[in-house]
Amino acid sequence: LDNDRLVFGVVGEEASRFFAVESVSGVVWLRQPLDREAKSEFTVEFSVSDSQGVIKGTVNIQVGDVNDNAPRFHNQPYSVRIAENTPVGTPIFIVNATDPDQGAGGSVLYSFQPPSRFFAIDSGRGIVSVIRGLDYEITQAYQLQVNATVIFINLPYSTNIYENSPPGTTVRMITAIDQDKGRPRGIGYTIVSGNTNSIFALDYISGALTLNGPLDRENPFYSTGFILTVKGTELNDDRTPSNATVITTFNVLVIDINDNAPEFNSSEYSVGIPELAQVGFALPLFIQVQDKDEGLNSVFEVYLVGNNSNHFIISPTSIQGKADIRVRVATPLDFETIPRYEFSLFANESVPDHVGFARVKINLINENDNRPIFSQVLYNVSLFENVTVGITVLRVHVSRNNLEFSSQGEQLSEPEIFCPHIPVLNQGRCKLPSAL
Ligand SMILES: *[C@@H]1O[C@H](CO)[C@@H](O)[C@H](O)[C@H]1NC(C)=O
Ligand SMILES: *[C@@H]1O[C@H](CO)[C@@H](O)[C@H](O)[C@H]1NC(C)=O
Ligand SMILES: *[C@@H]1O[C@H](CO)[C@@H](O)[C@H](O)[C@H]1NC(C)=O
Ligand SMILES: *[C@@H]1O[C@H](CO)[C@@H](O)[C@H](O)[C@H]1NC(C)=O
Ligand SMILES: *[C@@H]1O[C@H](CO)[C@@H](O)[C@H](O)[C@H]1NC(C)=O
Ligand SMILES: *[C@@H]1O[C@H](CO)[C@@H](O)[C@H](O)[C@H]1NC(C)=O
Ligand SMILES: *[C@@H]1O[C@H](CO)[C@@H](O)[C@H](O)[C@H]1NC(C)=O
Ligand SMILES: *[C@@H]1O[C@H](CO)[C@@H](O)[C@H](O)[C@H]1NC(C)=O
Ligand SMILES: [Ca+2]
Ligand SMILES: [Ca+2]
Repeated sequence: LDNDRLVFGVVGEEASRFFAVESVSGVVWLRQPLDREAKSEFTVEFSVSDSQGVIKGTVNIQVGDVNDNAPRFHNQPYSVRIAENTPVGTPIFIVNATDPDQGAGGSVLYSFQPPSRFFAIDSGRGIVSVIRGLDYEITQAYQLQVNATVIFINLPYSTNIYENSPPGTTVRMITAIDQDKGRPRGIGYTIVSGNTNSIFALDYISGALTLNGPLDRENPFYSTGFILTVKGTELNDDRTPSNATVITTFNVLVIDINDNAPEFNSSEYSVGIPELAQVGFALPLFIQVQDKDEGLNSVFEVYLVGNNSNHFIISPTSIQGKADIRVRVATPLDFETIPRYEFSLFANESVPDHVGFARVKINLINENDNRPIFSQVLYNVSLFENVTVGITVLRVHVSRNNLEFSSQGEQLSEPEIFCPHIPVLNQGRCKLPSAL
């Protein structure tokens, strides 16, 4: 009878444990979570009854793998109006689906099922475009079914690898699945871009990403890591690649190992400086030191070692990475005491054997720094007023350095003899200019 109420039910003890049916609406829901590993298929008998009798029907319920969760389309239903003169190639719509297992990062592969003669869908981006002229007189509306298949799983791909990992090391398995139920096809994996110097190899069949050569974080091409673009291609039954491809990116970060010792940019630095250089004077030595490693792996201390190294001071002494080292005068210097210095410059990391070494040679340039020393502080000479011009008035005794010389010695042309109150100087003699 048409107005008779239908009552829905589920038949059987096992089926009743898992499934319930809302008696009025007939909506079936789950009573408990399903485990595909425990039971992958149920045959459930449902009943529909009215006042006249009961009809039973069986339904086959398959439990899907959790990774095979169907992608979810957003903002459905999709409906779009386009002009019939829309040029071929025009994108008209973007389909958006995400995989509930993967979140928005899941990579989804789109296709029309069955394929359309008039529209194409970009398998990776879901962009629908016109591929053939449309004619409103022939067809007013097109209905297309979009299938979305997740193929890359466990996204996003990001892996760290130590720079000393040997070639052949497996970086990561890349896994894609073809979600087409019933007829899953194989996937072929390839690296599209980002594989600098072919440092990685991707197994076409297994998806194993391995190291193909020696890594070195200190190589400027490798230090920022790699962004690989990886393509998964559904394979036809004869293993040839199909048109269905999907692309994802894979970040590989190279982790630093402390494999570099600090290095000076020369093995020897030498310079000559005037002995009168002031305390604080920065020597024109251009010393640069660097540990190419990263972070704590590039922390080191610099030491100036050698006899009288306390006459100079270096800065900075605690360094991370790279620094220019300045050497400054720390105490007044004296050519007559120490004319040259030879030091060792060490850059020591906390790791044994991670030591940089250079020699520093400093020569002092002798300067006319020793004023003549007179034997007396005051020469008090008394003269008769009738003295004749040219008379020897005084013998001055002067010493310089460790050489002693008299006023008549040969060396006197060089040192300047200072004659108080008597302005004319000649060969160390103080002479009167004219009659007093
Ligand atoms: C697709 O939809 C998801 C969920 O609404 C959103 O987060 C994502 O940005 C959308 N993607 C595009 C390309 O519109
Ligand atoms: C497309 O999706 C529909 C509905 O989910 C399904 O019946 C059909 O088998 C799918 N086709 C392919 C080729 O995956
Ligand atoms: C694959 O692409 C080629 C070239 O774009 C096209 O000729 C061919 O029909 C496509 N095959 C399928 C199955 O879509
Ligand atoms: C070392 O580095 C410093 C600073 O960059 C530079 O001035 C100097 O010329 C370098 N010395 C050598 C030997 O390259
Ligand atoms: C330091 O001086 C002593 C004695 O003057 C000498 O034997 C030694 O070789 C010097 N050391 C260095 C590193 O120059
Ligand atoms: C720095 O390293 C050198 C060479 O190994 C070593 O002789 C020296 O003692 C070290 N200096 C310090 C302060 O550790
Ligand atoms: C120099 O000698 C004279 C006589 O001997 C004396 O009167 C005078 O004070 C002396 N001058 C000085 C600066 O000592
Ligand atoms: C200068 O005068 C003194 C005393 O007045 C005298 O003894 C001396 O002989 C004189 N000398 C000359 C060169 O005239
Ligand atoms: Ca280091
Ligand atoms: Ca390193």
